[in-house]
Amino acid sequence: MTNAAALPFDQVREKTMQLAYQTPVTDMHTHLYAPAFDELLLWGVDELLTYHYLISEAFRWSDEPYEQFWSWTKKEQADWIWKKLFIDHSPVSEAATGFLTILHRLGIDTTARNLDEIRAAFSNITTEQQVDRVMEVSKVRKIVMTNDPFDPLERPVWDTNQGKADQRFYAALRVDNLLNNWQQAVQDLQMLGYDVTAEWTEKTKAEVRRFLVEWIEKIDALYLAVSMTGDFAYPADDHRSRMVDEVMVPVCQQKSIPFALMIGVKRRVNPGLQLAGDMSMHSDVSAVEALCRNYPDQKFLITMLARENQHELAVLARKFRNLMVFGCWWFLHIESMVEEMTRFRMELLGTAMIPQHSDCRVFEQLIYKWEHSRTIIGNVLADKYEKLHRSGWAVSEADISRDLDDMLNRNFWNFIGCPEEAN
Ligand code: FIX
Ligand code: ZN
Repeated sequence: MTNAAALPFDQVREKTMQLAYQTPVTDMHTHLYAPAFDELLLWGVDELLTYHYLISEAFRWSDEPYEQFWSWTKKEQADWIWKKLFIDHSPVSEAATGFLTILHRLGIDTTARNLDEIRAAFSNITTEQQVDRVMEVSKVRKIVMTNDPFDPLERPVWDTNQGKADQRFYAALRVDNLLNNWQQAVQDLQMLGYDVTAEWTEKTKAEVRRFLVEWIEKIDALYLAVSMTGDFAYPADDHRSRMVDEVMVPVCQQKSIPFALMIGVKRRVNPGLQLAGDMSMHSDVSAVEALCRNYPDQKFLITMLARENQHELAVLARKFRNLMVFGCWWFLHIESMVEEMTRFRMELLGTAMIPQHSDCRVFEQLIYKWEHSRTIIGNVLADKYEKLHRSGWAVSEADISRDLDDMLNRNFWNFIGCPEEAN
């Protein structure tokens, strides 16, 4: 029997690329917010240019004291970064190129290299209009936020029930301080009325569990999320292991949600750079191995920051079906690394992975981060289809659509147990 829908070899790449650019995306980890969160939703030229990725790149060209930079207005900071990275030098880095991809896709002419003209092209647009436009251009259909009940700007939005108004946005409950800064977390929890003490008592554990359950329900959190330093060890005789075993995993199991761990950051190696001063750090994949083995019924969404950890992590995902690898995080979100990681993940795992998330902080970044990633994912997939074709297995358009939908959308929803949301 022949497959009537099979594409001829010479159409495979073109069709794959066409579908790679069109398939609606679920962006499963971002720092973006729905419009109801008001000033937390960052967008526009000055926010884009002061993205922390670009701040650290601009300082490579200057002896300017860090305090001086932080004392400027956002517009002054943006002017300075524009000059350093776009006027005095060619903007060839991923983040700098990304800014130009955004402008290009929004139809903004940059030939004059005039920042005020570019700013003018963003005037007279409302936040809501820009959100709609960017989601249309980037074809990102669903966005998962990063939500912190301790943030004084964010909490009132949830308290007044506006956080769920826009159905394109979903919540993820961030739990960093509970794991990584317990002293601060105790103060924060007490401030919200939870009866906790620094000492690890039964009462404290019960109260932290109560806090998590209440906030998961309040914001409809899809998963718990944390960024871990590269020295994360599990199991260990320490606060983190106790918190994971006695609070986080039991709560995730009670609420049937995954636990997302982003492992391998080293915070503030250069404090003067603030958010731009974080570094990447090699981690021990055996911590993830132990979690997956100890809790076979608990789902773990895992990304790691060091390039050196990626292959081992992908191999580990072959061993544990409760482990989903996701994204090319932060310093790995550059063309060469996305290409390398996507290729060996596909070779080790097929399409059973989530190849990318955006980690956007500024709304228009969805345009460049997804366009650049779609190009690579599409090309890697096309290479594999061409190879299949040479082995006598010709794919159809429906096969390609299904595979891309799996990787860019459906795998996430299936893994977290909400398959209906993928449609
Ligand atoms: O911890 C995280 O979620 C990181 O993604 C951020 O802290 C980091 O600053 C970032 O924006 C990376 O892309
Ligand atoms: Zn992030």
